[in-house]
Amino acid sequence: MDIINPATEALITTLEGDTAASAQKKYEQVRQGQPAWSQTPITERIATIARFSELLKNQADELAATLTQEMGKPLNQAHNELNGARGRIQYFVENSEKWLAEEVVTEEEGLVEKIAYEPLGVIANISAWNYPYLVGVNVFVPALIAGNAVLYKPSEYTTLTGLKIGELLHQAGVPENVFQVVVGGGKVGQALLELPLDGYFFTGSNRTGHYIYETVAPKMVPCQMELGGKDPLYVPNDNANVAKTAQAAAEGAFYNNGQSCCAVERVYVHQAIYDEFMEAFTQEVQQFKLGDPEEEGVFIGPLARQEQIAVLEQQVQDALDNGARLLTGGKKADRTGYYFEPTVLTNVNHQMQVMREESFGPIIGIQRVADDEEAVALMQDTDYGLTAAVYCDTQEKAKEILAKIDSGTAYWNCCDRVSATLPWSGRKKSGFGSTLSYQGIRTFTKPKAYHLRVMNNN
Ligand code: TXE
Repeated sequence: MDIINPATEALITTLEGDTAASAQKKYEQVRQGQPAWSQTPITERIATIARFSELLKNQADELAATLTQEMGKPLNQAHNELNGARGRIQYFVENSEKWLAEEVVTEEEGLVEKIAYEPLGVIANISAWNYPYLVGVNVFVPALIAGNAVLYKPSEYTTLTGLKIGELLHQAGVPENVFQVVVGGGKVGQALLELPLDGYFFTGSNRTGHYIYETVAPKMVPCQMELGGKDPLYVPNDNANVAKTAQAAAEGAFYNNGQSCCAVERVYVHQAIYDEFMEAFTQEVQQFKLGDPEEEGVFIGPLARQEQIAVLEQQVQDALDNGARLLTGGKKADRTGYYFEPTVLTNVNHQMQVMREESFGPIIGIQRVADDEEAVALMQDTDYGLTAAVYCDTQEKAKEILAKIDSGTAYWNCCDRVSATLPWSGRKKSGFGSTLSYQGIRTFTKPKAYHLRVMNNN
């Protein structure tokens, strides 16, 4: 496998990927190690994960540099991601014992009823490249703490980061026969679908997620999908901070080059404040610095995948062909690397791809709406259901609007954020199942219901 730096298009290194045969070997290894791991006291498993988090901190500079070199996110955003991952790990370290402890639900004369949370066994974690630490930690940390063994397949676009994660988990004390990194792309991922695993946890595109779900269905094992999004943000005519809102919306749309499943992908603004918003938003976007992601102050690095440039060019062209107006950007940047200029389109509508299909890049369409009803109808007009945001002064108005939106996450005066204490879940084409929060701890277990009755000897 060639590992390419998307900012320079230079070869970083070449390494051997796994094959179906080597994946099978790794499977046998972790199948063999899982029982003993599930027998270790949970406090030990948690302590191991805490040591892993310490190692992430001690090696943050090297890990951030590797992440930036292989997928192009600005260095400070790579550091932010590592810090975010440590915050999430801390949540699991502090809360897993409580949510995985046996639960006595009935204790009567001669009868006890209780629930035990047992690990699933050996699970596959097939992961994505946009936040490899964050989306990985969502799965393999609670899975390991619950006593599972994990076959972890990082995206082929962040292989080096995936290997580092494996190395540090082993250094922290996770046995080699409990966690194994499976290196490669779709073909190797496909090999995992053929193995007799006890669960599949996927983060990636709807297309691949759909394929995986139908392929593993005959196994009748737990399967969770964290897929894409087309997340809307609405600004009603109840907002005394339009400029601040525009800044927050621009950050939500362009952070990580828009390569975030919960990035703001559509913006609707009430007609009364539309011009003021557009002015502030475009100004904000035009001051984003595009450049070398290792350089201080750069906000827009290269896209991780060269193929995405054509997708974005197509969305811009389709929008312009249908009457949209280009306010800034609109094309591949004229420099080495997979760079696309931060792009703002207005006069857009739902006949355009840019308002319907995931962009996963530095491009946004902003649509003027007459009133809240029109905004709700447009926000709901989507195949996705990941997040939705409303920026306004009165919480009641926000909650009234958000209650009508079919999404797993709702934001009032914030966006593009994931919290360890809340379930992270998608609906419709955004997938199903929850990670994070107490739900995301029990996701990697199966309940055993104990009915314990004293045999009365009279
Ligand atoms: O996805 P792919 P990408 C989504 C985001 C975007 C996509 C980008 O919306 O659409 O992910 O990630 C492996 N059998 N999210 O392009 O191609 C592949 O090797 C088994 C949403 O990487 O779907 C990689 O490891 N595995 C998310 C993984 O699947 C296969 C956050 C994903 O690859 C396979 C991040 C196959 N046949 C990205 N083909 C969220 N909601 O949190 C590919 N893979």
